[in-house]
Amino acid sequence: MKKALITGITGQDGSYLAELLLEKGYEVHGLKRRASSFNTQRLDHLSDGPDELTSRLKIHYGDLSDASNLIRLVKEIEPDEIYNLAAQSHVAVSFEVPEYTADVDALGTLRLLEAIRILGLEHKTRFYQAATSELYGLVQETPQTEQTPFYPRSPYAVAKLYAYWMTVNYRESYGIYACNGILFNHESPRRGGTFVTRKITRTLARIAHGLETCLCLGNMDALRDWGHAKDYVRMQWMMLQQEVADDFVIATGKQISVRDFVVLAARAIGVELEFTGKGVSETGTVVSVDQSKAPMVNVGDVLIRVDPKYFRPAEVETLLGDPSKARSKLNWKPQITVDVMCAEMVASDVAEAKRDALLRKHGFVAANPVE
Ligand code: NDP
Ligand code: GDR
Repeated sequence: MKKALITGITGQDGSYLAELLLEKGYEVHGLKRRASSFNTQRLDHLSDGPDELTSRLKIHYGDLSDASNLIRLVKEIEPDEIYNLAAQSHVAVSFEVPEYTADVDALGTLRLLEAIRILGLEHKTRFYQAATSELYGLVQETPQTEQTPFYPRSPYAVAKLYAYWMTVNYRESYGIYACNGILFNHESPRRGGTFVTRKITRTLARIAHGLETCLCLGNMDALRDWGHAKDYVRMQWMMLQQEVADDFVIATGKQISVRDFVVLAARAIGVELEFTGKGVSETGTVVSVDQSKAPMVNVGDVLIRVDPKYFRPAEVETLLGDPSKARSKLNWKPQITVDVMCAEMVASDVAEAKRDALLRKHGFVAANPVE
């Protein structure tokens, strides 16, 4: 039975990857950091599965900032595969906590690679690094491929650049089977609530059911290549099953703006919007509404505003990936389009909003708003 260690197992990708590897018969070990509140919500459904499956999932306390803990765990588990998904993954937050972001996202990766080397597992343990399209930052060519030069634009991206090159360096220096997946943005109903897509689907669902009144966003012109996390974790696994380790761009090859995503999500909720104004004075006003789907929305309501507090010190304006190498070498193609993904996210957030609205109606406090 193959053994995998997933750092970041409590996150969006970690939870989908754990499901995939359990289905494939792996023994799955996950790294979870200690928190003062529960942080395993994305995994809890797995403990309700058949005993044969749940007994193969083992969670360990640990942290990417703690080298001795990582070495001990890698020694105990001797994994065939390590998926390094843990990170301070929020680009805007990285401007607030640049040193912490570097410690976890850059040095954390080095600590894991060193654990493999120190323990003499160079020819046993395969390593996947969660690299990112943020490496391209101020883009030098469009679409971006594995050959496009990097120009990171945030402390997050600079830390991930270090991790990218360390992964390449340990492959070339010590013969470790180590790969970078250069993943473009990918989302799902399990996406963290402060990333823009989930903030949009969740807030619009809450507006439709009277729990909030307005969605405030930052740069609505930003263009992204959005895929579905389920498609992307499949590719993470595929990358570690090749004969020779290599780096791959994972993307859909299509891009839309944040504003376009708002339009898609609003439509799925039963609302048509019209955008007027520019920059900070841009607003999105309701021009038609299906009140069977959005009972608390009226024509003329202003649902979208821009709040400069969401602008970043340096922005990545446009990202568009070229996944040709993944298609030709690994036969990988994304199966879920952005429209289908958006509809899935909306459906999940509408169900949650309906439940919260019911709780509020009966005098219970509803869940926290998204920042
Ligand atoms: P999430 O933010 O959903 O998950 C991040 C995970 O890292 C969580 O499990 C979190 O734990 C854990 N973590 C954070 N800090 C530490 C630490 N110091 N030690 C141990 N664990 C830690 O991210 P995603 O699942 O979306 O992304 C997975 C990886 O892929 C990340 O590295 C991200 O940077 C990268 N990536 C993501 C893309 C995307 O669009 N989703 C695109 C390209 C790259 P906790 O639950 O306790 O917070
Ligand atoms: P990103 O994702 O920075 O691309 O990083 P995010 O969803 O945070 O932002 C995408 C774009 O939307 C703009 N934006 C807003 N963003 C947020 N979070 N909140 C807002 O209110 C808002 N308004 C507009 C942003 O400025 C940006 O241009 C994600 C993360 O998952 C990283 O870990 C990963 O490496 C990259 O994707 C690829």
